[in-house]
Amino acid sequence: MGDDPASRIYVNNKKKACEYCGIRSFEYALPGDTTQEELMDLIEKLNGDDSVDGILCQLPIPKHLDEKAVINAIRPDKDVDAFHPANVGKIMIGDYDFLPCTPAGVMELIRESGIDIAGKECVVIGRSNIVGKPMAMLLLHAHGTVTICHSKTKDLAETVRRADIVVAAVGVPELITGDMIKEGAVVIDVGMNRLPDKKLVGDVAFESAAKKASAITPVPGGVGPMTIAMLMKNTVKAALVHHENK
Ligand code: L34
Repeated sequence: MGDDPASRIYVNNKKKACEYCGIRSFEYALPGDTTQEELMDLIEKLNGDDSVDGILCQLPIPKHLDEKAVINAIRPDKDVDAFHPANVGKIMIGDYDFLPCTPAGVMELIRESGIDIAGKECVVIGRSNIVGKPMAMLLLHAHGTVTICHSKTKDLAETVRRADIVVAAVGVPELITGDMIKEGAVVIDVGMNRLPDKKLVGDVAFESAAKKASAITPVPGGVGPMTIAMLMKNTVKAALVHHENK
């Protein structure tokens, strides 16, 4: 929706991944002045289209549109973002079909790196519905001891210093510095901040944090590509479920 330059890059990356995986993708680049009704009509059309297994409305959308209504309108079994309340509720219980792509990608990185979460102090910085909250829930399901920090947290540095696993998802450039990282901690940077000079930096000051961490993700080339990989996984899963039910 509209012409958010960051969304343009992310959507292009998603389309490329679809092509690579053999998933057909259809882009609807709607202008910034699209009405709520036009957007809802499109979602209804895609909901009813048997050739479509997954629907994703890239966020953010223009301010005059109702984001919640959009998320609610996408059929839960085509909701490859796992943002619909029905899917969010299932994740809370631990009996889910889809996981939200970014937190799922973070879990996959941790697992693939052979890092055990059980009993570890996990600190998530950020409490968004899209990343922070589901991230904390997935770490909890993996038996981590989880703390969620946010803008009202009293002593962020002290809390982060306790963490064996740090997940930064606040959208503040380089907020988490090396002095806040415990020796040997695992540091995952979900931040995607574009500085005025166009440079892309995460929520973690990489250089200083890397000196303390036993494992750390870069930005770019860390969580971003994993988000896209998990979107592919969710889409294949949706297709399999639809195929079985035909
Ligand atoms: N509906 N909206 C919906 N679903 C999502 O899962 C997202 N997200 C976030 C923004 N809005 C969304 C994404 O797709 C963030 N996000 C995303 C996806 C891909 C990349 C980054 C964020 C990505 O490809 N990152 C590259 C660098 C891209 C660049 O150069 O800017 C990387 O290497 O990190």
